[in-house]
Formats: sequence, structure tokens, C-alpha cells
Amino acid sequence: MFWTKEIECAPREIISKIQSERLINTVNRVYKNVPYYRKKMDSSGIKPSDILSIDDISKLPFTNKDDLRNNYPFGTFALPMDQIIRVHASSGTTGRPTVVGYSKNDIEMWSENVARCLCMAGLTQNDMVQVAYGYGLFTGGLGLHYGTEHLGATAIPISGGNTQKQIQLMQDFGSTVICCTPSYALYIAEVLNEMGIDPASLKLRVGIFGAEPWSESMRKEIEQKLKIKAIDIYGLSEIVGPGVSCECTYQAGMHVNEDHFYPEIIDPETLQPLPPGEIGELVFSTISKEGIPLLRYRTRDLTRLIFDQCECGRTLVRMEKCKGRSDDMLIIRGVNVFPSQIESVLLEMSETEPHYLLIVEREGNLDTLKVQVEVQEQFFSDEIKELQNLSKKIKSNIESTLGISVTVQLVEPRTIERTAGKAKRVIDKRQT
Ligand code: DLL
Repeated sequence: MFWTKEIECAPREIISKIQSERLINTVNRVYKNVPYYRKKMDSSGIKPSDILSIDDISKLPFTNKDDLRNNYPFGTFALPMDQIIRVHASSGTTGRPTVVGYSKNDIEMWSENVARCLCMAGLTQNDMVQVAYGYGLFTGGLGLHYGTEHLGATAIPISGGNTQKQIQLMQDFGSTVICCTPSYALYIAEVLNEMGIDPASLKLRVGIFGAEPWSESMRKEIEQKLKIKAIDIYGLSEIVGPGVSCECTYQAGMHVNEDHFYPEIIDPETLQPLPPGEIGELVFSTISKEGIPLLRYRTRDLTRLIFDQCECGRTLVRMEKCKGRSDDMLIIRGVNVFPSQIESVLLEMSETEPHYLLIVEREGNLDTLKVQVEVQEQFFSDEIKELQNLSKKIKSNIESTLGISVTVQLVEPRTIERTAGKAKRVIDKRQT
């Protein structure tokens, strides 16, 4: 099923032509209307007339989160405020939030892209879509809500939290789709289990999960526990919110809506573009946005692009599941560690629950990594020896994946905090 087949299955030349036209237009517009861009381009010696096609994009300077923060709140907007009909903001962990503004056309374009994503994921207007992402400054709730309506499906705007109510509506309304973070999906599964409800008795068939990294093992776990197909959706508020890319039903990478959001992969150290297929930092340029167009925005997300045609017939470039963010990467005794690597090990083991926390500390000059993980009820034993053996097994599995030593702390089920939004997996006490 296609929403805009002529674009989604277009030959590369057609996509490149659209991208070139839109990029040239965007560069001219921001140069004229946004002092920040004019200054930045002038100081890099680039004029709008230097950009003749999408291939010239690498001549443009990068934009960072700090550039948005330094121009807080509306300094990078390209339209006067009377043409901005909505703002969203992303809080991040430090500093001022980054604020984004949408024109009427931007909201239309965003809804269109989310509808395209939902259609890729196999949704139709017959679906009842429970939107359990937070509504508010966060883009998840309203983004999925508008996309669902644009598709013509039924939106259930329940927002995040209140898990028993989520389940009640699933039963009473017959929700066929749930949209939330993957970690919250696991929590819903847990509460279903506690309430003695068989997921197979629900009409739920698809989950639209994103807003945080999640591994293939976590996908398996969610699919088994909720008896649904778990689809990965990606986006960030600075670019538009959810709907920048999404998996189709083949679940083989997320198709980027590249007629609106142009992806590049760069080496985060040298900032040079990497050859096709290599893993690096994802950079996006918005080429159709009006309110706050962003050129070469550094996402910090690490992934690779897949240019082959997908089995579904789409030619839109795919991005692999995010490996993590470069700023989430832990450097422990000089070794690069991604939380996703540990997640995969834990989720492959049948004795543990998919709830964990990584605690990094410094003792003397030595970094230490403690992995706290919940043990499944039936494996939680009074026998110290049994628990010790389990702990040893987890430790050795993680150590052989990471190549560094870790300590493992087994905790009882339901002791690690659950959230309705993005899960917090790491506490790094070294900075404080
Ligand atoms: O998380 C937008 C969103 C909402 C996407 C709902 C998908 C579903 P921000 O709060 O600005 O926006 O956070 C953006 O979240 O740079 C990634 O690091 C991470 N992220 C988003 N989607 C995924 C995903 C929303 N599917 C940041 N896989 C991004 C991995 C993701 N990480």
C-alpha cells in the first residue's frame, strides 16, 4: 500500500531533481530571511548562487543544537510570527530547550509525511489508533495524531501514562494500533499480564514505536508479548517531529521521506561525508519547511543509509535502526560502549526482564560500569547460589560482547522505574 507511490517508488533522478529544486529554494529563502544563516554562509564564503544542485549540499555549513539554543526562542525562524501557527520544543537534558515553529503549510506537510509513514506500516482508514505518546511541547502526541487523522483512521488521543486506562480503552474501543515509546509498550505488556488479560484477546495488531533507540531483540520481545507487529518510526523535533522516516511492513530499515528531509552520513570527527553504506552521524536538511528550515542539522544519531530498492517496491533511501546517539556513547576505560549493545545481550537471555539501568562511576582513576537488571519472577530465587550463577552468566555474556569488565546487580521484578515517555537507561556519575 502506498500513500504517494509516484514519490515513494520514483527513480533516483526524479528524487534528485525534486531535492535540487527544493534545496536551492530553501537556501535562497534562509539567506534572505534569517540573519543567522546569512552570517554563517557569509563567514564560510558561500553564496546561494553556489548551490546549483543537491550535490552541492556539502558546501554548506552545519547547524547544531547549540545554534538553535543561542538564538532562543525564535531567532532562527524564517517567517514572521503572524505566519507561525504552532510551536513545539524539545527539552534535552541540559540548557535551554530548542524551539521549532510551524507555518500552516508545515503542519500540512508534517501530517502528510506521518500519514505516509502510517500507510507504509500497513495502516488504513479502518484502524483505531491509540496515540499514547505525550501531547504537548513534545512532538510525539500531536505528530501521530495529525498523521492519523490525515490518513483517515480514527485517532484516540489518550496521551502517555495511566496504563490501566490505556488497557481499558484497548478493550472497549478495540484499538488496532498503539503508538508510544518501545519502553512504554513493554510496560503496557507487563500491566496486561498483571491484570490477567491475554493480549491475543485484544484487537491490537500494530505498534508504531520510536522516540528512543531500541534493539532488534527488544522488537522481538514486544512482538511476542503484545502479539503485534512492531514498527520503528524516527524523527526529531528540530526537523519536524515523528515522520522523518519509518519502516514498511518488511521491517528492513526506515524509509526516509527524502523529498522533504535530505539525509547525509558524516564522520563525526572529521565532519566529512562518508561513502554510501558506512555507519556515521546522520545529518538532515529540511528542503520544504517554511517556519524553521534547517540546513545540515547534526542529529548526533548514528546509523547507515541503505540505497537498494526495498522488497516493498519503495526506492526511498532507508536508514538502519539507530545504533544510539554519539552523545549517549559511553567511553569506559577507553572502550566505546553503546547501551544498545548491553540491551541486546540482556534481551537474548530468558532469565531477565527487559528493564535495566547502567550506572557509570569513577573509582580513583578507573571507570566502572554496573549493570542493574531485573530478574524474571520465576528465576528470582532464595538460593543465593542460583542467583550468583545467573549473575556470573550475565556478566560473562556482557563482557564477551563489550570487551571490558562489568559488575552485575540483579534486582527484583518491577524495581527499575517505568516511564510513559523516553526511558532513562544510563546514570553517569562521572561528570558530577
Ligand atoms: O522523539 C520525535 C518522535 C516522536 C519520534 C515519536 C518518533 C516517535 P525529540 O524529542 O526531539 O523528537 O527526540 C529526537 O530521539 O535525535 C533520536 O536520538 C531519538 N529517536 C527518535 N526516534 C527514534 C527511533 C522525537 N525510532 C531524538 N530510534 C532523535 C532511535 C530515536 N532513536
